[in-house]
Amino acid sequence: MQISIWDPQHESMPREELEQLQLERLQATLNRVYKNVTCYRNKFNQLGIVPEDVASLSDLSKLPFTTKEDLRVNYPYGMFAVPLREVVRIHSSSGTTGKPTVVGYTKNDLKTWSNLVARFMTSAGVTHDDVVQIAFGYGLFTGAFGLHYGSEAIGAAVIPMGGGNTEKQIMIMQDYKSTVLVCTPSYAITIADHMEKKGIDPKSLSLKVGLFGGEPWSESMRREIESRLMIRATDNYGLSEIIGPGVGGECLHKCGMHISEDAFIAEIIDPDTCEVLPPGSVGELVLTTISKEAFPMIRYRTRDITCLDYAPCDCGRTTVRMRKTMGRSDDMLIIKGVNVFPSQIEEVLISIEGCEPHYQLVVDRKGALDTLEVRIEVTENIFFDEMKQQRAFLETVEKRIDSVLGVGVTVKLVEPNSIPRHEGKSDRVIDRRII
Ligand code: DLL
Repeated sequence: MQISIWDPQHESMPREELEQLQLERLQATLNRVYKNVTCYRNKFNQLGIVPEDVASLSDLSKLPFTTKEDLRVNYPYGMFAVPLREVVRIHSSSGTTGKPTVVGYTKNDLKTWSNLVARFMTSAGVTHDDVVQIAFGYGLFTGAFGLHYGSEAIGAAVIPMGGGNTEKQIMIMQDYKSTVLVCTPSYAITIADHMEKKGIDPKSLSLKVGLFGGEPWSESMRREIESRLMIRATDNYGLSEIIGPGVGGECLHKCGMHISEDAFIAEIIDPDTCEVLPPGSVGELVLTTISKEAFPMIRYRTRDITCLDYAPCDCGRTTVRMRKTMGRSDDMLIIKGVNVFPSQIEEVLISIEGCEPHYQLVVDRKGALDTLEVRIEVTENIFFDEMKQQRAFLETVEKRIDSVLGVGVTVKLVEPNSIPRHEGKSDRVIDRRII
């Protein structure tokens, strides 16, 4: 396995040196936000903290968290640490309700971002010989632009295809000989379905690697994508508030996503008590940016549940690896007292032939009892099956989900492509109990 590293100086830094660099960058960031961002100055003042109080990395835990609510209150530009004239790009989060989160980048931030994306692309095996087809929507969403600039930094040929139009995506893939596919994992399944329907053999394509991110996906979904598209499917993670894609990504060993720790400090906390948990614990990921100018974030609560592995990786990188996310602390549903993560349902669906990993959970309450309806997109032949066959299929799915969750569910089959998607991400949960 040939391994190359985009930025060996930072990605393979001895731990001690890395921590020294993190501390220096953290102190500079704290000074910047204390001086320039009223929200941070007020929060620090309330706790009686000044940036100089942070003398070691363990002092980070003294600092206040930043939440989505802070960004909402300071909408649109209140969290910016530079005047607008220094901002050269604006993006926003892919949320569908309320005001989106607005994030900004200076010229230097764009350079940093491109390099961070180039890192994880290189770690997944992408080189300047590749032809990268970007099937994320170009627009306010960070996915397309992030991967676009990262590919250019590597020197690969970029096809800025944009999202949707699956038929054309496949034609371009065939004609332009794309070797790398960039999209959400659920869109990769849609492409595989379409190819199957049209009788297109994945071997006839030039695709080698898939860079998938933007939403949670399971190991079984990876296996399905790898076998149906005949590619190596890799995971990469990021969020607009922190930078967009480029927070972390898998290397060829696919054993967790390397976080670029010279740019971000990662902590795991208990989402209920907010206490920092020891290495190896499962909890909510909290990220602090330490090299951004326009939009620094201090201890941002991502709501993503994962765990961190500090053991060295065989690829030579020394940076911490985050495990595939196990859901979001705000996505965890409590149904009849049982904790349910959407990812558990996805695992079941993917193991049943005819089910697509596009699903939606509708939680409601009848009297005092919670109910959970699982809407699943199924292939056309199942959707149009005889009533009797459909009933048998439904019962199988209900039983399988029940045995994994320990909660009775009602399954409803819906037509392919009928569950709303935003930026290629499926809308997973509707909780009517809180509406
Ligand atoms: O989704 C940035 C991104 C684009 C990452 C393309 C990777 C590739 P947002 O729209 O702000 O930004 O959504 C961020 O998406 O907090 C996670 O809950 C989820 N997410 C992103 N990547 C992954 C992943 C982009 N690889 C939110 N696995 C995050 C699991 C992911 N969840």
